[in-house]
Amino acid sequence: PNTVYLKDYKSFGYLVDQVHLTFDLSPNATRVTSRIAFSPNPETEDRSFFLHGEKLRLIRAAIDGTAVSPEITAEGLRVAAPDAPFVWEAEVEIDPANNTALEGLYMSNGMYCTQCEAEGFRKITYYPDRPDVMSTFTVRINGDLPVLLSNGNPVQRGEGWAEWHDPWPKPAYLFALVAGDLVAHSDSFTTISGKSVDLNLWVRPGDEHKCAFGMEALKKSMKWDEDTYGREYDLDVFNIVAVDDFNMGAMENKGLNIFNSSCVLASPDTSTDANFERIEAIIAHEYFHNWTGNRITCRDWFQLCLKEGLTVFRDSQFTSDMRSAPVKRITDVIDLRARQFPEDNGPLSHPVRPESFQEINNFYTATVYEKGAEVIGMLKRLVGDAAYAEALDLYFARHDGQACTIEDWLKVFEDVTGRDLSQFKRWYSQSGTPRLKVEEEFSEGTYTLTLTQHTDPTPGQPDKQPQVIPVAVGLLSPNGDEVVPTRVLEMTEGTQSFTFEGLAAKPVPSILRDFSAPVIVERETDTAERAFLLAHDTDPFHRWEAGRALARETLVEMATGDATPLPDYLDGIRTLLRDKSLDPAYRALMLGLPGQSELAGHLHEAGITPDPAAIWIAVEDLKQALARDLQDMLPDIYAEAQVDAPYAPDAEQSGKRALGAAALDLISRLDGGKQAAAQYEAADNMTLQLSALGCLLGAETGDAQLAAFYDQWKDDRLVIDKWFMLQIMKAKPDRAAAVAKALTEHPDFTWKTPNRFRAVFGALAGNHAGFHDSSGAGYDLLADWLIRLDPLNPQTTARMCTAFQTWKRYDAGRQEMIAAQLDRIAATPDLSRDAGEMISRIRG
Ligand code: DPP
Ligand code: ZN
Repeated sequence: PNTVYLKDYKSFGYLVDQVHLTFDLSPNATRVTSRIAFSPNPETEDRSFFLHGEKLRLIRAAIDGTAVSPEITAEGLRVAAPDAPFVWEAEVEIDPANNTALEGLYMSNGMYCTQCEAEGFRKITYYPDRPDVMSTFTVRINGDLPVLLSNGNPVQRGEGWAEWHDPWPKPAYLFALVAGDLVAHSDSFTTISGKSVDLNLWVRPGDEHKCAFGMEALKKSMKWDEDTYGREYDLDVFNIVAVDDFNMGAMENKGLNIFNSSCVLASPDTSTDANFERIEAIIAHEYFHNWTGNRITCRDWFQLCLKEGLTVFRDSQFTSDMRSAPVKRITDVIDLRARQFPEDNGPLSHPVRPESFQEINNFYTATVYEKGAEVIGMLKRLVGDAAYAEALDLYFARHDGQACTIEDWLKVFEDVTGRDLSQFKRWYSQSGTPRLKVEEEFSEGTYTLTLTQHTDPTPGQPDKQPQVIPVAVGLLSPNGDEVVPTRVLEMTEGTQSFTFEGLAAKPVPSILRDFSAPVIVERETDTAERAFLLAHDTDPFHRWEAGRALARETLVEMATGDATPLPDYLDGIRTLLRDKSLDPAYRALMLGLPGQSELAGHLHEAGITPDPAAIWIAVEDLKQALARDLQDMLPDIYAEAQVDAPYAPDAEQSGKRALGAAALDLISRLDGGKQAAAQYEAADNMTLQLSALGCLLGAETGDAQLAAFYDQWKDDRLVIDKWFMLQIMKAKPDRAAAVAKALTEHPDFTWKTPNRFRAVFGALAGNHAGFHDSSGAGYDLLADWLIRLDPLNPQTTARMCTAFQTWKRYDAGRQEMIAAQLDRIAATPDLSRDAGEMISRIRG
């Protein structure tokens, strides 16, 4: 397979001045007629004319009206073109109904829709399908369907046809078309300069009642981007479409965002608080792309983090503003550790800006997105809020309408601040998670922190250079008062010391407050100090972190010996839970435990081979101990967490419900599910219903409710996804693969729909002890289904291969079994480039 390198970037020989497309829709034989005005690109002499195109049947092609016969390969076509402006015309035929890969133009429940990022447009027609080729598009759709949508503004429409024009030059990956029997939930937004924008959320008939929340989220996002970044919307309409079959979460096509229905449709009956929060964030994310992604796009796909890291950073700022900033920060860090750290420290490790790939779809990763956002957070912390705002203004002013690079991005910060960011740029080029070793010294009122950074080798990068690390530090006196408020230490060397003077006594440091850098802090510390920070730290993130560290310490001891839970941990949690001045959401987070996969990672790093079964037992035992220890206060906490007001998915109510769910989980370990059964009966929203059902399944008493749940929701595909997922997540380790297997035989296992496939196999991979059960049944089942899905949907297959990425942590027996599965997948005839690349990188 071909490897593409960043260093080989060359601009295209032609500019595209205008694109005109006509679609004659038909499920198996859609005709796409293109008329494209090209002119020579003054930036290059190279006039070779290659257009990308895959799985297209070319019917005719012409240059300036004269028929041509291009040379056609599996990747595209080549033909001699004039060294002067010309018009290219082509007619191709495609088969959307059989497009199961869900890239290009495809069908979902009778509706036509598109997904063109990254390289899907080449499955629609011949085109220079690269993000630095930008053009205005005019699109005519002929089709016997009530709703016909494309990018930009509507021009004209009649019975069976519609025409759209997008005045903003865009790359082909932002093209979109939707046609179907859809209904709109409509509203409008008046922009800061007084322009009225029509807003529509298009859904299948029957889903109308699930639109209101998404629409409100959109309006909030539009307002926030004006208030916070000075960004105004730039078309007369903004359309969002919900589609059931979708490989990703959502897509920011210009003026026509397309969403996986799970990321936009919401109602209190069918969606959990977590679903609502996620939907709000994704709507914001896609909307924010209008400026960071669409108006300013990427020069090439290596620069993906230019738009994704920045847009994730922006959507997390939005969520912090709409909800609770500390809670958002903590949940982002939990997520980063669960998804990005294993990637950064395993065989799939790659820089935030990768330097090569075989299949770009494999690089829509937690590293590009979430670490990419962390890098922007660090930059903002280093230059300060005012300079960040100024740099962003300059970025928008300087680069509007352009396809840019990370160099362009950093340059605006250099120009605004006068700083040299060449060392900072290593965050974009070096992969791996830096480790920060901390040593301390105290004498005569002076406290010295010595920090040493080190990053382990990662694939292709044996040696690492020191990075710029902003380390936010505060100091507490032994009586618990803060003696030095948060200060950002800017680390640039391999080893560096920082001093604090005039201290009366040796302080207790609170290091990496607010998780100021995506690093791992390594510090010799003890239980007592963690307990002290858990009780006294003023930084909400770091206070949580202290509790997390205690939980991890006790779980590691329990999983590797016959230790009992640390009294310091139990006491600390008890005190915190009782503190009603703390946000219920925050207390709920405090009750959470590190994930089992995360614990396995910790053991592995400590040189201990993790035993998934032992980790599972340790977690169960600790929960049991917590339940017993907190027994007297759990009823109170549960009562405090009840919401009297009508359901609202806001931060306050969801915080309470999260605390209630955490309490119910513990209560169910004592009462065998009695309280959970009562909650299940009384529940009038999905959050309460699902958390109760989870507890019942955990207590192995939920069969009746599980069946009732299915009957109640069998017509709601998004709820049925939850039904599939929950059973596998809650299955005991030795049963997980069997439960998953049985569910693959259920008539509702519509495995070609990525959401359903992920509901089953995402849950299986997420049941750490179940997936890694020593029988190997979990590995076997997943491999079977990856092999089966790959010919139909390579993208989703490749994504699910990541379940195997941590395989080298485990014992020889498990490694051998996983290696055999990886080899079996690799040996599959005609394995896709997507899955092939992933498996070979994971196998190493
Ligand atoms: N560009 C899309 C997004 O991140 C890809 N899913 O929003
Ligand atoms: Zn994005």
